Amino acid sequence: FYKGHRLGRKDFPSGFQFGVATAAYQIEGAAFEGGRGLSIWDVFSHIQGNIVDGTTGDVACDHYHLYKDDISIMKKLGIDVYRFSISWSRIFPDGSGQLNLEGVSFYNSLIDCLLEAGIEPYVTLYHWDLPLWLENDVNVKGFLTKNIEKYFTIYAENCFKLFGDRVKSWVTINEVRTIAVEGYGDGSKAPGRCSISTSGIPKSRGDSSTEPYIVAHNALLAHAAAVQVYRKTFQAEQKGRIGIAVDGKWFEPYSDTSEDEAAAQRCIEFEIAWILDPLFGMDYPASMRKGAGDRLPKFSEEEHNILADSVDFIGYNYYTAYYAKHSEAYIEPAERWHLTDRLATTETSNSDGNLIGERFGPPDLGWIFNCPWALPKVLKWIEQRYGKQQIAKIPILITENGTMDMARNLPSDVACNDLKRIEYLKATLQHLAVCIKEHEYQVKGYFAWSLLDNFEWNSGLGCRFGLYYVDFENKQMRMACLPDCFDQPIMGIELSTVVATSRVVAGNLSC
Ligand code: PNW
Repeated sequence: FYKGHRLGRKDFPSGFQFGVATAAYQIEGAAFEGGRGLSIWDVFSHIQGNIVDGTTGDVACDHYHLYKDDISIMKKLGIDVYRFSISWSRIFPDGSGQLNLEGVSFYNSLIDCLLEAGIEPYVTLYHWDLPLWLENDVNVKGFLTKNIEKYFTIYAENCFKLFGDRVKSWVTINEVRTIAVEGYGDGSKAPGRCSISTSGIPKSRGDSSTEPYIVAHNALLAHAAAVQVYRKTFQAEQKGRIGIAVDGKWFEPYSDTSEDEAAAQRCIEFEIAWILDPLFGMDYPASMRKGAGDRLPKFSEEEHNILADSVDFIGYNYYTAYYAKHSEAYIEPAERWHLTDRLATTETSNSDGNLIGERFGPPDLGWIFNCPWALPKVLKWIEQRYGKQQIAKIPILITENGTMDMARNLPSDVACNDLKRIEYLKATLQHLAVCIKEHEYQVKGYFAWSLLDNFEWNSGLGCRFGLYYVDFENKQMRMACLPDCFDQPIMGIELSTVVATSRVVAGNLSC
């Protein structure tokens, strides 16, 4: 199957949707325009030392102004669906409760234009850009208190009301785990809280042994509350569906000892099951109760019940796998809580010295390894943990998948040089196609991360994930890089056939 096979839409079930994904702060730019209020990322990215190359999302891809160009290139790609996020602080710039109509009209135009292009919008309500006024409000403190639930619900309700006549697929929160661990554990992402500064980066003081658990708990409750509002007030009429997007790496045991096998299971639980167990009506994993003890919040019966029935689908962002090695050492400092509590270390090579997969990016920054074989393992693990029947009712979408290239800094390097990245996308899609066919997994769609090179959070603008190259030095010009390659026989396979077959590339948009 793998060798020489021209993968195409025919290899996926009918109705399977292909798309690309982005997030507001990573692409929009126009940070100080259109009545937008500041978010925690505006502050974080402007603090020296937080972003490796000193860039910010102030302009990013300037998608706020260039969104029509972007819809044209999406049309060229022939995608069915586009996943983007709404910038909360463009809708509610301050604590006054007043809607920013300029922000509303931007998203109205974007949505209308997408629909006109025949592309279905998948909207993420929260992709990490918390309005600064909510971070600074002492009664809210971002996700550190339960009060976030009330504000998130108001924001979500307004989005359903404003856009739900046209948006039929909603993702509440992107990657609760990453928000918790990287925003409050190691502090590498906004709001950059952690116990001790390891890297000389100025961080705001937090308690990394407790905050990630509290934040994830409150984010889950905020998710569930927003879903309740959708179900109660909007779903019957708007006929849409609502879910969440989770991440989490796959872990292979470092060696074949039972200790390392158990360590790998624990790591998967600490990443994937942490968020999914409560959504499938379970408590947090027992390994987490044991590891984190009293620091892990408890669900009241009501909270448990609300969460248990709070997704119409699961979005899973798949990137990479690692090895897990049993370790009982207390890992200093306390911000390494997630390693200490799970009694395991994360390794890139196993006891035989084999790398988990080919590495992308330089050793200090590249965290993605080419492990397409692990995606079927995750899907199988999910089916086994939550049961075939449950999973049959709650379809899965791969809401992100992709990898970076940190070398492509000159436009002249671009043209079709990126065989390794193409290989990664190709291999992941092949594994996905095969496992859906063989195991009848209910996977309904796949979104490549990302449409454009964009602001890759703490890795900045130099870390490129785009199907399209963006020249950040030259008016954010978009250039075909991977898509051009798709028409060549070598990898004409996947994306050209998969993505572009069933749709005619259209001319100009009239919207
Ligand atoms: C995703 N992990 O984050 C985000 O949703 C995107 O905004 C981001 O650009 C993309 O990945 C690429 O980095 C992740 O540890 C962060 O497995 C961490 C993990 C996965 C995804």
